[in-house]
Amino acid sequence: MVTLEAQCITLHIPVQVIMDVRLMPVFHSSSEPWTGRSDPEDGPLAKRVFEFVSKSGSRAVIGFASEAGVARNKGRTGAKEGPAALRKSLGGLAAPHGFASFVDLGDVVVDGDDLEAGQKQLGEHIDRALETYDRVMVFGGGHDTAYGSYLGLSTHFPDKKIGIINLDAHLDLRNIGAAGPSSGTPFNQIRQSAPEAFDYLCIGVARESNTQALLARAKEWGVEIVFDDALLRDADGGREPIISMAQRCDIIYLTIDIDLMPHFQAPGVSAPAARGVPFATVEHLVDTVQQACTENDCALPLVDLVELSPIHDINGMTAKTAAVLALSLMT
Ligand SMILES: [Mn+2]
Repeated sequence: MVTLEAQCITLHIPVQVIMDVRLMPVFHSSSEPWTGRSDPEDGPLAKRVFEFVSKSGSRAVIGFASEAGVARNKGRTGAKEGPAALRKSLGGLAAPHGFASFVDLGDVVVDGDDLEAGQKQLGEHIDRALETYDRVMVFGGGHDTAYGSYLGLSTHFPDKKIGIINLDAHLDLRNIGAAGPSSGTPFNQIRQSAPEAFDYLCIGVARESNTQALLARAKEWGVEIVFDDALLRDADGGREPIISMAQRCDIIYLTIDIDLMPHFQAPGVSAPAARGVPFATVEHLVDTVQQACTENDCALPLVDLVELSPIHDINGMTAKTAAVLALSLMT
């Protein structure tokens, strides 16, 4: 009799050290080893994603283990465990045809409320990682991840025109309140850093989850919005604005808040959606972004997957949903 445990193997590959001593982080830690089942009796094609973690590759993963921004945004916490849950789920997926090795850069860990320092470190790691990798995948963390991500991207590409595509039920354009920056403020902060350069498309927005103040701010700032109900009527409703952004920008920064999906598809998030955009439509949006970038010579070097909150998940389904999206963006 073979136990399940006997079928599982663990890879102990040290995380790549991407920082020099000057950047030696207070927060950085190695991630847990990647594991999954092994089916050697099925031959060399029976591989799963965890077997592709390597010291080299064109793709990299970095975690932002933080729920400080969610706590400041008065949300339910748990997102700090998001990167570990996402790795675990991703590692067990069957590797598709042509899947290549990738590098795990470990986690930037925010203990307590020290969000700003964590975002700064995340930005430094991403800036450095973009020297080596064609695409960096960031596993959050609350959506405050996005401010750190953008810091890294804009530092690395100071002269490029960056368009932001956010797949999200929320605009995340809140003004900074007494608690400071949060998971509700990242795109407001990004705009503040360079108002003229701000080019933001938010897809999947739920009217009931965004106040009139936020919708008015979006309008004032020229933010393009595709509402969730529009995508329910037409799953291709994001195509036109996505292509238009890819045509006018050098780089697209894609950030995916998995809370845009319905509560039954993504229960394990900080703020579940009542209506939500179906998973298949989100997959289609992701494909559309990748295709639009390829066809318009626009780079897609940085992608976030944020707001996974494993403590609220059911049977790991939210983690698996996020992992399938991650896999499509790493293939
Ligand atoms: Mn969000």
